[in-house]
Amino acid sequence: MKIGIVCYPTFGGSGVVATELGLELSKRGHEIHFITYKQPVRLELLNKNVHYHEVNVPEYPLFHYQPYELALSSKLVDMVKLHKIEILHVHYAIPHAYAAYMAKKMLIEEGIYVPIVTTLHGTDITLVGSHPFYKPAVTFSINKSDAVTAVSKSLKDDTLRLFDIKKDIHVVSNFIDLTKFKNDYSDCQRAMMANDDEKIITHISNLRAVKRIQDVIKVFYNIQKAMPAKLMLVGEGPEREKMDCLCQELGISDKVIFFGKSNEINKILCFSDLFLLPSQTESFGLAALEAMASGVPVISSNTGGIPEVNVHGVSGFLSEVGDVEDMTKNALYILSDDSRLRTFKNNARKESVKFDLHNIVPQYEAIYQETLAKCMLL
Ligand code: GMT
Repeated sequence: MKIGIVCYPTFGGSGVVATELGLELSKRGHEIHFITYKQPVRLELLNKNVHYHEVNVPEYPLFHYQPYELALSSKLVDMVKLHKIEILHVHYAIPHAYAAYMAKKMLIEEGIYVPIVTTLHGTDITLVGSHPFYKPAVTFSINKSDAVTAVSKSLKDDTLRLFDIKKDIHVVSNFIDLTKFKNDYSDCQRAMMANDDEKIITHISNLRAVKRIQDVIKVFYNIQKAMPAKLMLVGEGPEREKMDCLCQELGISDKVIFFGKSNEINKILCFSDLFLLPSQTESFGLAALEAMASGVPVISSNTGGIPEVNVHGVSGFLSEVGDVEDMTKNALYILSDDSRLRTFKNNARKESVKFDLHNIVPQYEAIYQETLAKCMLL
């Protein structure tokens, strides 16, 4: 199949999923065209089956807001025609599903029918999409997609609750390439980060308020009072400065390492003992899955799709959002006994296996095939 993938190219779960999906589909013989405003961060290799087409938005001083959707839909039209793309898979409803719908309509005028598969990732639904200023357009573009997927059962339920959706929503989970998280600690540079007796606690995100980084720091503060420990904070985002201040206030700045954005997440996870994800809301929690695949148990909130990934008492523990005391208790339970920690690490890795890309990517392929077959009948 010739598949056009539209995504956000930045360090965010939806962009990562879209990129890894495209790369795996290309290995399975499909021709993939990434169409976005910047080369996606995890798209390192372009090959004969992987193409990247940049969307440029010419700056025009008269415009207060530059019209990205317009440029994207025009680019989609051109690329579909030029490369004979058969299906468009858009990640994130805003504004991708909307722009794809416009492209589809323009192409119909020229006798070309290109179906659209829309994948909902979370914040496009729960945080931004349901805002009254966006809701009608988001509802419309979901309903006008030829197929819709959501990354968890919880996100599907949220979407049906928040919007008037007439379409079936397929649940297709986030996935992981387990070979990239080999659980092989031989090249792990742990000694560069912490002493042998220190436990390593990690959090990875785009440091937005929704991630509740203050809870990460408070849980870590409690852990390091009970045992030697270091905190690795990976990612950049709006909460970064505030969190720096909180660490100073609590007198733990020397125990917290801010990594910034990193492409070497698997290397950082390989020396981690525990992963913290206390989010306010989280449609799936790809970061938790990546941690588990590296054999790192997860202490998380029990919100959204996280319970579909992190199994309470097996791969880690779930607590109510904001319950720092419970998260601390659970973290200390895992960390305070080496053999228990080993068991949780093994369990985390085992639980991640069901999200192996070989189990999930064929589900997208089946949706493409089914969607194309339906369109033939139109
Ligand atoms: O929250 C993030 O880290 C970024 C965000 C995004 O929009 O890219 O991630 C969302 O999509 C990921 C991939 O499907 C999910 O694993 C994340 O849980 C989801 N984030 C939220 O729901 C807050």
